[in-house]
Amino acid sequence: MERFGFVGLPNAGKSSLYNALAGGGALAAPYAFATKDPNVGVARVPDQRLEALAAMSASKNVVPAAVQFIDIGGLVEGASQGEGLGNRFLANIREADAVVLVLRAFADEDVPGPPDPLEHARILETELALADLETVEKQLERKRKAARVDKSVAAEAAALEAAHAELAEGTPLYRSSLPEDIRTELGPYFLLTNKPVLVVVNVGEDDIDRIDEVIAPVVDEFRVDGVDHQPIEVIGMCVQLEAEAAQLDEDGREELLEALGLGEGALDTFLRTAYHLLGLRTFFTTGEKESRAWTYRAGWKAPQCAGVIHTDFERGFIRAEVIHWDELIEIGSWSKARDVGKLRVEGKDYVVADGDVLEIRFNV
Ligand SMILES: Nc1nc2c(ncn2[C@@H]2O[C@H](COP(=O)(O)OP(=O)(O)O)[C@@H](O)[C@H]2O)c(=O)[nH]1
Ligand SMILES: [Mg+2]
Repeated sequence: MERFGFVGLPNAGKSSLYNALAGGGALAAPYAFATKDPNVGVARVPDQRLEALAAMSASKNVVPAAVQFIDIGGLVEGASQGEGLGNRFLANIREADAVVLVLRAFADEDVPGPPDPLEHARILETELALADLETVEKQLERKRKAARVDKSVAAEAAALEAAHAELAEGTPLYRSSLPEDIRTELGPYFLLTNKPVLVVVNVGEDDIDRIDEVIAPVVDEFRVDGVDHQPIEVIGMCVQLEAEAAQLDEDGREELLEALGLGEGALDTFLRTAYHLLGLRTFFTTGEKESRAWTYRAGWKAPQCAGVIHTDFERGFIRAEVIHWDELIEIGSWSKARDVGKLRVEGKDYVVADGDVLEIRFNV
């Protein structure tokens, strides 16, 4: 399962966000290092398509897609030099598939220091870039030498060279103009800033009717003008209120969010954005026993997707019966869709589309 690591200064609201997502468990407290060990939590990715399919099939069990979150301890200035939780902290980020920068824009009498998301971002990004710079410097000289005798190392050495130039300026690689192929070449180094990034601005309760206004400078700051850059998403939310709402049952939650003018709440948006950030896609299976959302990567073919369900399904893949979810809902049932000839029969080369409903035929 894909993992997101929360990175932020102490008291940014990482544990509160974690609690809101995981529905309790992590400790939220106004101490710098209340979280020493990373908590790993699982959050369901909300999906109305799955709800519709489950209702259609009257499924006994509904299993949504999920992503993992690691509540990493707070980062302090100097972490790359071993301050605070230092290296342990950085190692935890290294294991994440993507980084969520949590920035504090709320003021609280228990929390020291001014709420200054831009300054907090600067500190975080400097530490991350410095840690990467150190990693790159360690490798660069070796690879340069190796490249002189072994041409196959040349691309890697050049990539390190390019990364070094950016990091030495304090530029995280996700903001740099390094092209995709160079960033791929750097993959084996597990650099902290070579991961996809998402920004959460934790806005105070008093500011909930002007969230867009509060986050505007941050959105501006993270707008990277580059050749083939994916925009860096910035999401504003009041983590505390979202966490409180998350404690309630569904009706209570909707009522509270409604009363606050927060619509469906920011957590759902956050989860969907995070999911898509990693190029994750969903296909479905549906039946009386269970309706389920399965995660795959954009571009995967039917056998690979079948392998997500069970390795035997991939090994013994014969064919898949496929229909897009909305068409199936319109027809009303799987058997009816078959009767009217709307189930397509697809082979090994079929590239699965987001929202497809599959039934796999296999033989082992
Ligand atoms: N007023 C207010 N306080 C918050 C908000 N989010 C977190 N806090 C408080 O700030 C403190 C630190 O939050 P926590 O989630 O533990 O931060 P962490 O250090 O980043 O994990 C706790 O006392 C929280 O209750 C918020 O949106 N508004
Ligand atoms: Mg914490």
